[in-house]
Amino acid sequence: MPVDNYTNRLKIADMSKLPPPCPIVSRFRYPYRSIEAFGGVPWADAVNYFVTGDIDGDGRIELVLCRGSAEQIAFDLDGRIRWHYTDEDASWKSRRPDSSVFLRDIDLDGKTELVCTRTLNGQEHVCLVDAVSGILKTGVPLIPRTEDDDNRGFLRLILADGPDAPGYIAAGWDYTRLALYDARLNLIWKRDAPIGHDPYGVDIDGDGYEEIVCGYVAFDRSGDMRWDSRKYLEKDSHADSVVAFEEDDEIRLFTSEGHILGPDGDLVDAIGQDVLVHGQEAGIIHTAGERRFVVQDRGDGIKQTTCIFTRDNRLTFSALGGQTMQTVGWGASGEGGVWIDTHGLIYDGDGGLLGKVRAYERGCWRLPTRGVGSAHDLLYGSGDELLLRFFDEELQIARCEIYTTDVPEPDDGRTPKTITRAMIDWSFY
Ligand SMILES: [Ca+2]
Ligand SMILES: [Ca+2]
Ligand SMILES: [Ca+2]
Repeated sequence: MPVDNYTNRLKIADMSKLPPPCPIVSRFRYPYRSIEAFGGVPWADAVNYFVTGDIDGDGRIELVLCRGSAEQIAFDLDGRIRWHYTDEDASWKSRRPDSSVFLRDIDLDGKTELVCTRTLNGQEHVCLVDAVSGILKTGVPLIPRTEDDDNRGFLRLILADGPDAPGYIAAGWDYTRLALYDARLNLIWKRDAPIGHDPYGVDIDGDGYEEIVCGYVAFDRSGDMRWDSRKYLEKDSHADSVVAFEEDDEIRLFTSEGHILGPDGDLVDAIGQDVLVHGQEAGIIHTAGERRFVVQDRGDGIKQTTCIFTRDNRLTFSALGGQTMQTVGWGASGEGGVWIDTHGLIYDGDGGLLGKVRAYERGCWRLPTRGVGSAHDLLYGSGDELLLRFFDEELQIARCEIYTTDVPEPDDGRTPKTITRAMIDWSFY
């Protein structure tokens, strides 16, 4: 393994000793570490949060895998590790794989930061990490979820001064609290707020500055609540996911509960109300020349169901199963599809089969419980790439595979097509 420097818990690769880059890698591996504390939550072992970005400014995308504050690894697309940070003492909640992080030159100094959490002096901190080296630049204690609880924050970039100004960091905790930090990690405000899971930055009024939407509430940069639209929800419910789109020259927010809200939080429409139980993820695709609305729903009895609706509330497709669904761009047309992890299949908005991930044909039946994936535009192509990560029980390692959708479209748009995959296999251990 190409590692020269070892400083505490950070290993940094010597770039001069790495092999030359390859066109694209499809598969790489990282060491599997069992987390005893998770007990009966098998997905937590192998599911990790990936973010993508050009960490060194050379025009190629890199990947950073994070398992909360416990482990952070920067890969390039050839599967080479640039640096690897681990914290064996992190508490099990600090390892939550869905603790979100992001890559961005947040302070506009020309260098990309990984904005993440790490434990410093025994306390969880919001951290700016130099994305090239993995070295901590600065950190401040994370405002806890409650005064006597631990942390498992979601960190989101908020462009509250516009896209060309330094960004802000919104930190949210499940249902309870929201805080905003500036690019120097000064705490701007914190609010005990009836939020959903994840803060989301979107310019709801079109003035060029992003507001913060959490489920059914919206905040200004100043911390004032713009609106609270929880009255449209069932009692004690919340939205796990919100996605924005434009309609009639206005921003609309589509929630995982099937509501469409206007820029003032007003209820514009509701779809899927006779189908959805409690949505986990919301997405939007374009197919057949129109917009389609996708919800992965918890379903009755926690049977995940992925549903696709037209704008006028016609259910065009539903499928059982899956822990994640991703909306992906497909081929040169820019029209989208929906990929559902359990099946490894990509459908268009009418349920037509657009593609199939070949790994599933090799008997990766364990994916429903031991793996998920995500979609990223890694190659700056017309389509997104699918990044799968799952646990290989034979090899006892977690494995990542990348598939590109950036291929010519099937002739008739319906023919199942195996997704092109590069042939390079890289192993570190
Ligand atoms: Ca790069
Ligand atoms: Ca920077
Ligand atoms: Ca705005």
